[in-house]
Amino acid sequence: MDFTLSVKQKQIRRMARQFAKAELAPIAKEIDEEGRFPWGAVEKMGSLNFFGMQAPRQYGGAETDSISYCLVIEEISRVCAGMGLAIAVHNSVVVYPLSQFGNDEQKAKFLPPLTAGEKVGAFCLTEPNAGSDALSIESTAILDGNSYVVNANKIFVTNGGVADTLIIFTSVKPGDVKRGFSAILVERGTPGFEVGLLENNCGMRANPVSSIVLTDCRVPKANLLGQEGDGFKIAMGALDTGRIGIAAQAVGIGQGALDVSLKYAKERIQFRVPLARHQAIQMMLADMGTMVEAARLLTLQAAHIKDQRGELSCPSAMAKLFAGRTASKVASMGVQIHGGYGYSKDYPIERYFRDARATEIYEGTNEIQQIVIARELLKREED
Ligand code: COS
Repeated sequence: MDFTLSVKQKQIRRMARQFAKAELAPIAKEIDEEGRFPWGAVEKMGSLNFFGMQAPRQYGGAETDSISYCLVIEEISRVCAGMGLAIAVHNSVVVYPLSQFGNDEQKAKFLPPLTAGEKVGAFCLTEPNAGSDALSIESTAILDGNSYVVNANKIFVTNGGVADTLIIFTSVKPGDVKRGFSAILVERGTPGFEVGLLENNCGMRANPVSSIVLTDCRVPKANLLGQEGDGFKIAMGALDTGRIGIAAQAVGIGQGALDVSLKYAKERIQFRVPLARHQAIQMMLADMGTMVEAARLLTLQAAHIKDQRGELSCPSAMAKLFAGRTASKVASMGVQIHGGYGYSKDYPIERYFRDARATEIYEGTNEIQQIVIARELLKREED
């Protein structure tokens, strides 16, 4: 086993680290407080190709490997998780399924502005009555001539408030949702398309997570991704990849929480010495560092398996489950190290604490990851 990063992977990580330090660190607190999507920084991320990291070169992508992809998501999330989320979702569950399942016309039309970061992507699966139980969606797409008439109420849509190209999961057979489950590309501005309320989330506040409402929205038949009935497999395949991105994001949040806790422990004097001299604090820091490193290894292993085209569901679920729990635990320990100041909005650990929690919920809750993992383990036992 070789755990060494290649020269290119290290270069990409350095570039992402420098970008995050220079462009995101100065605004991370402010955009969280204001709930603002930072278009200036987004534009710069576009010019660094962060919006098309794994997409084919032919469509403006960088065709990086999945390890490099994770390193970038980690470095961005280490400083600003809301932006880590924006690019993880855009790359993993929009650009990736479009690259995999789109036909040549769809790829030529939709990919170049997405990979350039000129347009932002969103993945719309969740509905009020279909969260973990994704097959319970109620939205419909009825074929009428050369268009689908789509009616949908999608909620918790990451990037929803700013997205231009959205993959909407809906059913073309309202009486048989499973067989009719389909993925349709919808463009912002199509008559009947409406951005609903922004979610008032506790974390990731720089990301405009919103509902998306489609009312008798006429979408060209040519926007169907794959075939009618392929939608569930497209969604699940996208989430298998997406969960690696969320795991990388959680590693970044955990690392960021550790960074600020180390700094604080060296600065804060109690009992006449810096906190870092107290063994109780050292033990917490040691556990935090070990957990983050273990989460990173699981995440990079899942990324490696993806590049080897191995079976991805179980490794990506394990990485997301472990990394999400790690981010929450490490951020919580960081709050503890900061004491009363950790509970204050004046210190960044409070933001890490709020942001971390989401990684245990979106793109499949911990319990969904456990279902995916247990199914695989039990299958192996039967073999
Ligand atoms: N890749 C490709 N196909 C998959 C798949 C995957 N990872 N997982 C399941 N499928 C296929 C199955 O093979 C099955 O196909 P057939 O009907 O042809 O056999 C079909 O999809 C249905 O699968 P299954 O019976 O396992 O469906 P369940 O309803 O039991 O759901 C879970 C499975 C729970 C894993 C799924 O609903 C899930 O991941 N839910 C969470 C959704 C989620 O993450 N929501 C967050 C949205 S993004 S913020």
